[in-house]
Amino acid sequence: MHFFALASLALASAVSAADILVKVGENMGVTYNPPNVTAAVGDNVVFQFLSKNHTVTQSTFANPCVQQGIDSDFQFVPANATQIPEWSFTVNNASAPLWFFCRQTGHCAKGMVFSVNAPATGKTFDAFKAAAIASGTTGSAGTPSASGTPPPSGALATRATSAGLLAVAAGFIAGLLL
Ligand SMILES: *[C@@H]1O[C@H](CO)[C@@H](O)[C@H](O)[C@H]1NC(C)=O
Ligand SMILES: *[C@@H]1O[C@H](CO)[C@@H](O)[C@H](O)[C@H]1NC(C)=O
Ligand SMILES: *[C@@H]1O[C@H](CO)[C@@H](O)[C@H](O)[C@H]1NC(C)=O
Ligand SMILES: *[C@@H]1O[C@H](CO)[C@@H](O)[C@H](O)[C@H]1NC(C)=O
Ligand SMILES: [Cu+2]
Repeated sequence: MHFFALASLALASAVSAADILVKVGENMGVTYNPPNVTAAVGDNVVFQFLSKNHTVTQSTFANPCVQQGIDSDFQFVPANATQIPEWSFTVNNASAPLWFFCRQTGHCAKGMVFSVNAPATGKTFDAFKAAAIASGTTGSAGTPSASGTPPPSGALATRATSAGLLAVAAGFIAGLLL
């Protein structure tokens, strides 16, 4: 099942750079899987929303649950959905770590956070996640900054088309959600 979904994705995004797939809400979880990735310049980080009503929202290491930067907006996935909402961005500076959280109420404090190119020491993904959980400030901490505020670093080349729908046969979705 995963093979077919990935094949569809490859067809949908005809670009030469690598696509790094991240599943949001897999198995009904309050999770990104994987929660941290390593990306090269030009790689697209592609999020597939598989359940519930999550976001991918940029923040900073210092304030894990406060939006600063780009945002997928809420992607609601009905039960037994036959389409997968998809959102992505392109990394253009592999030296600049990128930090994200879900701004659905309570999810950041549950550790629903994500990073790109987090360092192995110091400001690690684990430290970021621990700070998110410790903040305990939940959804209200996700109050958006003024719209159009640029990301804190120049590491994002594009904000990909929001909520592009990847049409997939219902059977594939069923396989993904099981
Ligand atoms: C993700 O974070 C864990 C824990 O800090 C680390 O062991 C792992 O290497 C990281 N993975 C990537 C792809 O950065
Ligand atoms: C998704 O969550 C947001 C924030 O809680 C809420 O405003 C929105 O109504 C939800 N969408 C649906 C379709 O339930
Ligand atoms: C989703 O599918 C399952 C299994 O077929 C079914 O039991 C459930 O009622 C469906 N839910 C909705 C909201 O259609
Ligand atoms: C890439 O990010 C690093 C670390 O934040 C920064 O020092 C450097 O200036 C950035 N390079 C470009 C071309 O923006
Ligand atoms: Cu969430």
